[in-house]
Amino acid sequence: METRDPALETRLTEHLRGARLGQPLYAFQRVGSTMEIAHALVASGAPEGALVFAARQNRGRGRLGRAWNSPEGGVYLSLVLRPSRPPADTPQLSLVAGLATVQAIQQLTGAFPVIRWPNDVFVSDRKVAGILVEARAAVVVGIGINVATDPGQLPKQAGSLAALGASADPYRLTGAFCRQVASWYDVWAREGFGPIRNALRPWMGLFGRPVHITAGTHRFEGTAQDLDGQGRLVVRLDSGMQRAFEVGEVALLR
Ligand code: BT5
Repeated sequence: METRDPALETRLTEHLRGARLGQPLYAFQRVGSTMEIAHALVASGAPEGALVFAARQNRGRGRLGRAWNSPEGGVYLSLVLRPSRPPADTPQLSLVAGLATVQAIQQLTGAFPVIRWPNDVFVSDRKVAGILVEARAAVVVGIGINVATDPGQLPKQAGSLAALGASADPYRLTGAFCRQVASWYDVWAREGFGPIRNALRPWMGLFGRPVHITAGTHRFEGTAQDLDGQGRLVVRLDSGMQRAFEVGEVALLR
């Protein structure tokens, strides 16, 4: 396994004080993927709250086999969770983490990011963060945030907070994220998705907008309406029918 960076761990620990999630902390300058490290830590008994932080990744990954560009300037995190709710509810954690991400960004930068269901965070029409939930022996939630990344190293639709006039300290942002995610995760564990859905509404960038969705080999077009009580996206299809899409089954094209 890659070598941990004690100086980086000390700096980050200052900003993680008081956060119930974010410990134990494993911080690295460079890894393949923080997801792989987190799953390996789970296999050796890592508790809920264990956090992997990397300053760069060589093989950062997104959903559905896609790659996540992970040059210097970004924050790359994986958080170990052992939820008590049924496995069918696990995809909702993508929205729990999304809520924590937008609130942490807003708190530190003043910018108002929007969530593009199910797992993208946009500022000024640029994707600045993405979330990945993987359930194996435990659940690992991965978050990548382009904090001060050179936009030249990012895909076309992407942007970084600094380049969009929303600079933040990456360590403080990590701390703010961990505090937010800890409090929303507790709410979710106790009360389910209802309160998360209400808290998410002002941050949802899609409602009333046209969407193209692929689910397996099917393709749908319509207008995004709302989130339902399970975190599914409710869409009024152009055919007039209404349909709710699961986080796991779809790719949202626009
Ligand atoms: C995501 O996937 O948005 C989830 C990304 C999760 C990354 C974190 S970093 C820490 C942890 N360790 C990992 O290895 N992964 C997680 P998806 O919705 O599939 O979006 C991927 C798509 O976003 C790519 O196909 C590109 O089009 C675009 N993309 C790639 N890198 C990007 C970046 N740095 N910023 C914005 N967009 C990017």
